[in-house]
Amino acid sequence: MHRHGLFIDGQWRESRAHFPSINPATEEPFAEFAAATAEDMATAVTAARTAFDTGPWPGMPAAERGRVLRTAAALLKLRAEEFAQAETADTGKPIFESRSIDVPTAVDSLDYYGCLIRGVEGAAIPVGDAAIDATVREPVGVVGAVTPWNFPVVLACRKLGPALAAGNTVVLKPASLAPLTTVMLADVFAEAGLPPGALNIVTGSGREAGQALLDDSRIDKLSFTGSTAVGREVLAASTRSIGRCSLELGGKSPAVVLADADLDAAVEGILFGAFLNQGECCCAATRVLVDGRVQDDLVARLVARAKKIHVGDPLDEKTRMGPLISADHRDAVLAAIGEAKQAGGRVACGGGMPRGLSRGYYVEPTIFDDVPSKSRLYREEIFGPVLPVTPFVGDDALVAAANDTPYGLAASIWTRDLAKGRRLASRIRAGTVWINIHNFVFNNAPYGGFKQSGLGRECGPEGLDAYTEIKNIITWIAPQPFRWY
Ligand code: TAP
Repeated sequence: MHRHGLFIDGQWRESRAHFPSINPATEEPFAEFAAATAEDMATAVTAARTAFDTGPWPGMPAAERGRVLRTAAALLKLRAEEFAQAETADTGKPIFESRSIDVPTAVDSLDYYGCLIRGVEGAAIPVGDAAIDATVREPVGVVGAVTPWNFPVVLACRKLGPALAAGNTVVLKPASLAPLTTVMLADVFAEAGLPPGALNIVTGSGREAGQALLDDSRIDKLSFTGSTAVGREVLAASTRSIGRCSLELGGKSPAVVLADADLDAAVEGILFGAFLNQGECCCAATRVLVDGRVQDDLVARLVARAKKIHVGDPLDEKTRMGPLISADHRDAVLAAIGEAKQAGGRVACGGGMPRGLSRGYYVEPTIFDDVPSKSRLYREEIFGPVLPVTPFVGDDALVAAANDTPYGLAASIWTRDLAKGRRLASRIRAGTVWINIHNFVFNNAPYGGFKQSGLGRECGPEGLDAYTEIKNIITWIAPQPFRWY
């Protein structure tokens, strides 16, 4: 079993303890990772601090940094199959998804920021004839980044792309349940020419290594993707030093189906929205809010298609749903299903573990035809392949239900009336509103949450701004205007 070390200051280092990563399809450990201590984390922060304060990376011309990012993208693309296999082994997601979504999206994210950084301009601000006032964008400094397990390589690259392109240095801690592809990125960046210390990858528990990163006052910015509960800790830590902070957190995103929707399209789009990556997706469609007049028709069609989803070995190219990330997580998802059943929810399909799969943390694609609005399934992020459908009467009731959540990550609206779709989109409090599609995220467009789904945006030019400070340089070109004293 391969044992991976800590990547600090351009070198691989040993650690005292290790932890295994379990393949969720086989339930077997397949690799070991260094369990960093708080001391190891401090060493990584020192490396990143030194690389920022005295190293070449922040002062390198943007075009040069962009070239390194684009080379990293090209190298990642060359190793695409290896990364796809690793992502599937570590997370259980179907190889079809790793190949067609995860790895290409990660490559594109690095390439996009490698290109975008050359176009970052300041502004010349007219302040009269006596001065030239110009703004420039500079890196924030040392970034402490923490990522979750559901889209490891994509979410790592969505932080590393803009952070490194802007000239920051980074310490990145991946999730312990799926650290492999993030650790593999270290060699990609080193080969692309990133100087030592600019990127440090430190595996270890959130409780020890993650907390040490949050508590280190030498960090200028924390960038976190994960649960809202841990996001609160990250925000609290950043306030102690008035550090910069970006948060990409949880969601409970509705798919709002109007009576005039094209139901065939809605069914395909909602199933993709709900069950991509086994439903372990922050912006997943986790509540269908449907006009009661079409509920029966919609549910019948959703169920007919959901029953055909190929659940099984994620390495099989035909598989469209693999196992959940861990036994604990599968049990939590099954418990939420059980509670909803007990509370009177009607299961339209699924609801348990699939028959015939003796190994792996599988849960059937599950649809509830109505669940009580007080149930955890309706209110909370379950992060599994479970979709409750709830009827409402009238557009106002649908919008109110869509907004009746502390989250505000995303929503979709399904209608043939695009003007009406746009009107309703403006009434839904969420960072992304899709009309007649769900779960499509573009690297060149901003993504992030309203309300308790986050703070700031990733992707697009906004994702780069988040890793910069604006400096205003005022050059006086006239004689001193007065003698004040
Ligand atoms: P979390 O349990 O919040 O873990 C995320 C990361 O935080 C992991 O690396 C974890 O380390 C670390 N961590 C835990 N406690 C910490 C602490 N006290 N200090 C510092 N780091 C700590 O989330 P998860 O279960 O991995 O991921 C699922 C969640 O992520 C869902 O809520 C999902 O919606 C959200 N998510 C959001 C987005 C966007 S873009 N909004 C994208 C993907 C996922 P360990 O793994 O070692 O515990």
